[in-house]
Amino acid sequence: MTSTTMTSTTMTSTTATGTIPALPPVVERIYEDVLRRNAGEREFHQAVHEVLESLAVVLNRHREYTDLKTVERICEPERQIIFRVPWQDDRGEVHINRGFRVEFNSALGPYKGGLRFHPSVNLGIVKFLGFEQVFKNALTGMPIGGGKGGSDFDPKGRSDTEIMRFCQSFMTELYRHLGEYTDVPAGDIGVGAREIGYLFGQYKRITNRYESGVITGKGLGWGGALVRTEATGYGAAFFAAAMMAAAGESFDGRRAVVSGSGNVAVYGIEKIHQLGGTVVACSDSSGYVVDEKGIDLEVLKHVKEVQRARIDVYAERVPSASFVPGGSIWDVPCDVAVPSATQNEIDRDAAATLVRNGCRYVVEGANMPSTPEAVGLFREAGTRFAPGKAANAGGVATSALEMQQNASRDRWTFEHTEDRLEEIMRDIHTRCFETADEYGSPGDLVLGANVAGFLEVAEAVHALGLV
Ligand code: NDP
Ligand code: 2IT
Repeated sequence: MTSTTMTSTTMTSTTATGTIPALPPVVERIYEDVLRRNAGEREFHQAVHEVLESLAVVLNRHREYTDLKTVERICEPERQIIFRVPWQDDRGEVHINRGFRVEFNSALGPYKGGLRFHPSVNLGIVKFLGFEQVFKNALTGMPIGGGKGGSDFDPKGRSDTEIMRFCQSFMTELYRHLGEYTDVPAGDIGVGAREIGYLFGQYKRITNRYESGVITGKGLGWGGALVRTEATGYGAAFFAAAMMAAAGESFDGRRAVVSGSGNVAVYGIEKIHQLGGTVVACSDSSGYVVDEKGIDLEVLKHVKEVQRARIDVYAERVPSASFVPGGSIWDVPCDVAVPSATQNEIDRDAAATLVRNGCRYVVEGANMPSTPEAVGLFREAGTRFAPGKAANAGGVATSALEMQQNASRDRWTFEHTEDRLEEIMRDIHTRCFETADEYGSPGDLVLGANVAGFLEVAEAVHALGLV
């Protein structure tokens, strides 16, 4: 829970991830309501707190958002679904998992957002992700609302047939809530092309409809779109390049560290290398590898995508690499940090180390990987910082391009789709940058992203009436 105290200079709140400034009065009551109604959901509280902090300046300028309770409406999901997922493992043992889908906001389009399979998944995590998704999707400029789902199922060490049985059981309940005009899931942690295949197959079987637009991240042979696999990582690198260009710099000769070694990390590394940077470290939950020659992507992809092995196998295969078990990847000095694993992976200490080692850019590939204290520290140090809801929006934007291709039964080339992605990421950067300026905080992309996303959703929310 959060408690608020007065220090000698300023009001502060103590949360699960540290001490953060208290909210301005115009949004404080909204936050207190969120805390009261969503007890114990600390990641959701954190995500709402960060947005409310940015919105104070908007509410002071636009009285109607307070009168019409626009922020309160956006903080309350339209629908929250929780269901039992029973399945049997290869030895015949029965397991019971919990499934979630939080349909957060559909003012701009059908609910859109990924599914996460990870043992840490709970309602608070799905709600934080769904809330973030509403603003992120608005920033893409595409007609998509926000939602998120998943399960506390742990796919690690499970056979292909176990994964399939789990996905089939999960979809046997979820299908009734989905539809290409209703709710369109995709992947996230623990859900990639293999899982999307099993989920789509079960949806098709139950509904007797080949409804390609009901899920994105599909395989190329059955309705998928080129560049969707690469999109989040490529998009984050394009966003970083746009930030650097705005400061008269580029990736050329820069050292980068990318945490994680999943979908976002692998393709983030690939694009950073193409743009002239060198990624010297990446990780998984067992530790990190450092490779001063630059991560060898062919080896990394083989280890992670083909063998589905742990990251130490990379160091066994590459002579210039070393494996550090456990520890913090943020100890590795870099110019650009791209956290691409999970929420709250950069805490105050990690942020202080990054700043001390001269890191100048932090670009969030993951959703909310920096704690509020870490973000505060980057702000104080003048480290240029891009929040996930802007920097990692390339994945969902390309999902919307996949939906577009499905709807028109068309297929675009890699080059055309990548050009679209790059343009979308540049536009998001420009929009966040200009909005930050307009609302009195030049260079603050957190404020820019939150305010620009909010304004887009708020306008649609009002136009559609009190629904
Ligand atoms: P993957 O499952 O492909 O990869 C996740 C990576 O992060 C793995 O290396 C994993 O290590 C590591 N990781 C996950 N959880 C933890 C943890 N609790 N502690 C330490 N390491 C962890 O997921 P994605 O790459 O798809 O997602 C990564 C992040 O990007 C997430 O925050 C996700 O929400 C976000 N994102 C994803 C998008 C997408 O299109 N896929 C779009 C936008 C954002 P291990 O295998 O050891 O668990
Ligand atoms: O966090 C995200 O934006 C995703 N996991 C991708 C969502 C999507 O619908 O492509």
